[in-house]
Amino acid sequence: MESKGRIIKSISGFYDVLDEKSHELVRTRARGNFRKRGIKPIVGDFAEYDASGDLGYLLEILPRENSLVRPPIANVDQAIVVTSAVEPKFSSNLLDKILVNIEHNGIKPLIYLTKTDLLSDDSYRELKNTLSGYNEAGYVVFDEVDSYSTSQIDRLESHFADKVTVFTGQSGAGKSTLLNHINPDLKLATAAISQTLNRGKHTTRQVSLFEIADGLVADTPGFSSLELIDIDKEELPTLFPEFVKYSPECQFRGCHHVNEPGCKVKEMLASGKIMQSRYDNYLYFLNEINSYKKRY
Ligand SMILES: Nc1nc2c(ncn2[C@@H]2O[C@H](COP(=O)(O)OP(=O)(O)O)[C@@H](O)[C@H]2O)c(=O)[nH]1
Ligand SMILES: [Mg+2]
Ligand SMILES: [Zn+2]
Repeated sequence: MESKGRIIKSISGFYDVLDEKSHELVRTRARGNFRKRGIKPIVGDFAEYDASGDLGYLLEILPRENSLVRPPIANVDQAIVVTSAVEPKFSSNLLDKILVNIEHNGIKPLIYLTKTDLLSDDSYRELKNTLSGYNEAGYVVFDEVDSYSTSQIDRLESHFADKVTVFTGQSGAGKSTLLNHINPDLKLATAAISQTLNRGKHTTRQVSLFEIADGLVADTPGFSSLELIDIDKEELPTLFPEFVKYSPECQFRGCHHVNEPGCKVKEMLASGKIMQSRYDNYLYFLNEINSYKKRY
């Protein structure tokens, strides 16, 4: 009997599939010819499977809408970019780099600020002001003074229904802490930054999808640095939503918003409608992409 479902967990050759119709969890193995066909099922995959025996068999993996590599996970709808105010310190350059990478994968990023309790009132106000710029650029932002308030967690959960959401961001930003606030039963391990570096080396990077608020949610180990390796300079301006909004009004089609005359993006920058830091980071990334080209 052929059924359809979604892989939500993978452990040593077994794949747990959440059945589309019955909503039951079925343990399966991959069909023998998968290896020969170069198919490696990953968490998030939609699969056709046979559940007639004691153990199910994956028959086919359906085409992926997108997939992430570290950790391997497919068909992701949105990413909660967990961003700490301090430890590690907020960096608009890193945040923009994360956002660009997520947009490149066709995933919707949402920004979630943590560790606001470690900030002075003035620094918090300044950071909140910065983040309101991101909100105007088109991003959903969570930046309450109490990072894990019930009201803010409720608002976050209201975005989960019928979607696959991954928690991403720098190691130590508070991803697992946030997920534990959402559902204390998860009991995810959390660790101070000094410990996360060691932890990464010794643990296998497993990823599972949890059912939360009518959606599927995954924690990820995060990263300590990030490159823009797959992005070219034609694509880069399309990964800044506020540039995309104004670029139809640029004088030239395919405007890079650098030195072209009649550039609406630069006009909006001058009038303060586009954040200077976002534009500066854009130029910085453009430079970085050009330098990759020289290297390879
Ligand atoms: N002061 C403070 N510490 C936090 C906050 N959120 C997380 N932490 C701490 O930061 C460290 C890293 O958190 P963790 O959730 O493991 O980060 P992850 O690597 O992103 O999953 C842990 O020691 C947490 O207790 C916060 O809002 N305020
Ligand atoms: Mg974690
Ligand atoms: Zn332009």
